[in-house]
Amino acid sequence: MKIAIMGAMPEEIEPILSHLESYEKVDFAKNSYYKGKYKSLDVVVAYSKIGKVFSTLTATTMLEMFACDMLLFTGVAGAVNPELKIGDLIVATKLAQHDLDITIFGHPHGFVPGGSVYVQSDPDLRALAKIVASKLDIQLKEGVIATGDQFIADEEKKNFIASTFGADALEMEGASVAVVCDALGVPFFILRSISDAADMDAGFNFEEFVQSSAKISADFLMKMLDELIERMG
Ligand code: OS5
Repeated sequence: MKIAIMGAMPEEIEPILSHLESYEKVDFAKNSYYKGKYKSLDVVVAYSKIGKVFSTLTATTMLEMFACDMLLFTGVAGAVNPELKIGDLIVATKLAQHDLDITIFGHPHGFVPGGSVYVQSDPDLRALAKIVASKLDIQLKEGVIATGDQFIADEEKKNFIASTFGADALEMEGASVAVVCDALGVPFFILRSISDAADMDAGFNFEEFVQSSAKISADFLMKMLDELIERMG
């Protein structure tokens, strides 16, 4: 079992790398991949750079070139659901691309022929996350995550994403990673901790909380790896 662990920004994977005893850096397609071991698990860790295109490239590379057979994403997100506060954790049940729009041809937002508006994440990994959360008494919300190539800092755009996709949180990489994993038949899990509320204060809040929220998400992911190891015997 080889596990891909992905973030979009350095802040999102640095706390993961700090837990690996040793790793080897492999450069491919203008990005760096860190191959190593966490206890008994083989892992490949990388940050993709921001957005759907870079995250598609990195996810595909991790599955095809590094032969990973599971992908776990960790990072931060903007809250759409007002119940979500800075530092809260959300696991994606399903993901959609909020900026994909060929509605002029009668298709729904987020849909292109041959695809689907939503891609579902792996139910077994979500169940594992719930077990870890309950063991550690950590609050973990499940919900819809919407992805697009925009940093959202605007109530009107946020409300459109909420009403069109039923989104609870938004970010810039999850749905593209989901499309890659779904197409290649690899189970995936998308975890995010809230850094801002995608409103007019989002830029300031993001800068203030990106590091602490990224660490909250990464620390939870490490606990999931511990649980996986325990289950593998
Ligand atoms: O990866 C981008 C999406 N992330 C989730 C997120 C988000 N997405 C959309 N709207 C919001 N309101 C969101 N809140 C959280 C976070 C990230 C947003 S784009 C931040 C760009 C700031 C930055 N510029 N340079 N760096 C960071 C450093 C850097 C260096 C190398 C590679 C990547 C980043």
